[in-house]
Amino acid sequence: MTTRPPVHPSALFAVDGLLTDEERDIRQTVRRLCDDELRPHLADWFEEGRVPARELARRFGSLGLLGMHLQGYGCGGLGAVAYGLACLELEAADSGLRSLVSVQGSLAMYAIWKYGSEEQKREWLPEMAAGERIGCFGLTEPDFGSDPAGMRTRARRDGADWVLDGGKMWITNGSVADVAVVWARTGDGVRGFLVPAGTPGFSARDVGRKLSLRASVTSELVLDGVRLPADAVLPGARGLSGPLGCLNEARFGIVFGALGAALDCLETTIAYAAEREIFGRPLASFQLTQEKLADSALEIGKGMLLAVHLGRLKEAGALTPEQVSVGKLNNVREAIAVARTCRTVLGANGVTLEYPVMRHAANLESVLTYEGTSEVHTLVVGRALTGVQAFQ
Ligand code: TGC
Ligand code: FAD
Repeated sequence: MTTRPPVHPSALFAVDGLLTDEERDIRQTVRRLCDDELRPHLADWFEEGRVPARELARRFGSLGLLGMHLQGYGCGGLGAVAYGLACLELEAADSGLRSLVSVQGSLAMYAIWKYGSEEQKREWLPEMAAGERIGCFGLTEPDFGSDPAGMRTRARRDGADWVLDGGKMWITNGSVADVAVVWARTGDGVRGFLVPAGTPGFSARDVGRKLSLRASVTSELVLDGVRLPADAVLPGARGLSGPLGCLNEARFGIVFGALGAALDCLETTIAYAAEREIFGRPLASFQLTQEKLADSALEIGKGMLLAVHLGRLKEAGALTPEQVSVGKLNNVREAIAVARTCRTVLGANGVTLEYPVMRHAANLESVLTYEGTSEVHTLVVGRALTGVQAFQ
């Protein structure tokens, strides 16, 4: 049996060569943050089902990770690939951390940045970029997740004011948010509203007993006669294309992020298989184990090439929603397959929080579902290929 120094899975595809020095530096900075400050706590946060969201937001803000791909208003103004790599490193730690950053930067801040008035942008974006204020994004309702067009939350005019009634479900950062971006049906189609925390009639309570994304706040929002001034509406968004336009941004981050979770699983598993002796030999020396490792490395590598390609398209202003669906569908599907395969290599140890693999696998169940389920993205790709929509 000959032995050679092992090659890191990322080196097989030489993806680093496709990145700029600045992108590699950003990735390294986020990786160091995760290793030094976050990884030591993740198993506890997951087990206890809590996360210090406000402290994390401030820390992420201090590194420029919140709204890092947006221009102006205190945001980073960096490229799509740099943003994707930050998502990858955060999700290599835990999907909940990437979710916090995705929802803040790509959903709540992006909605204000893209559709807000100048006053709304100045009021909210600089402090959200700094992590001093947290935002959430309320689209999903208890009965309308994949089909937000059916939403029941309504906003009606009362004089110059707006009055909102309804409820949102499964809202990341809901109970810790200073502002909720709430999408509601009006006489003029779906509109977006900025609802500051503490507005009478508005409340948030956390969803308990989650088995996934436990290191993330997930809440229900209640809107009971919430009265807002005329300038609470986002002037630039009319119709469902408003919220769906925000989803493209967050879905793009997940294209990279999911690969981070998968890579952390694979790195953990390669190290474990090298140490673990079975039938008097290292587990890594068995062909069946090597097949699992090789197949996992192939999917992560192909996913990375796809992610960087989509990132370059985004930077060139040429990325379409269908291409985002291709990336989200493929990379999350493969990431969860990698996590489950890696879990088998760890045997019984794999079902504990001593290793991150099953935590990632459990988290990826949510990632498979949120930001458009795999079925929704399959149907988006199917519609692109055939010209026929099969949603209903
Ligand atoms: P459809 O008739 O296709 O379109 C309605 C209008 O929206 C436009 N549009 C888009 N615009 C921008 N980006 C997209 N991706 C768009 N997709 C559609 C479309 O052009 C049209 O505009 P207009 O001006 O002609 O009216 O809409 P549909 O009702 O048939 O639905 C299509 C479908 C099923 C794909 C859509 O409803 C969908 O994507 N459903 C999934 C919902 C979803 O992903 N929810 C996510 C909630 S947020 C979340 O999960 C956060 S998780 C936390 C984290 O990220 O970490
Ligand atoms: P449903 O829409 O009820 O779907 C159930 C099943 O039916 C799925 O398998 C689905 O793919 C399938 N299905 C749906 N339509 C079709 C079809 N036409 N053909 C075949 N199958 C179909 N939402 C927000 O707005 N903001 C947030 O911050 C947010 N954070 C979240 C955090 C977590 C941890 C989770 C789990 C969810 C979060 N969501 C958030 C909600 C998420 O976006 C929805 O759960 C998701 O869109 C799916 O909706 P649903 O759960 O109602 O499932």
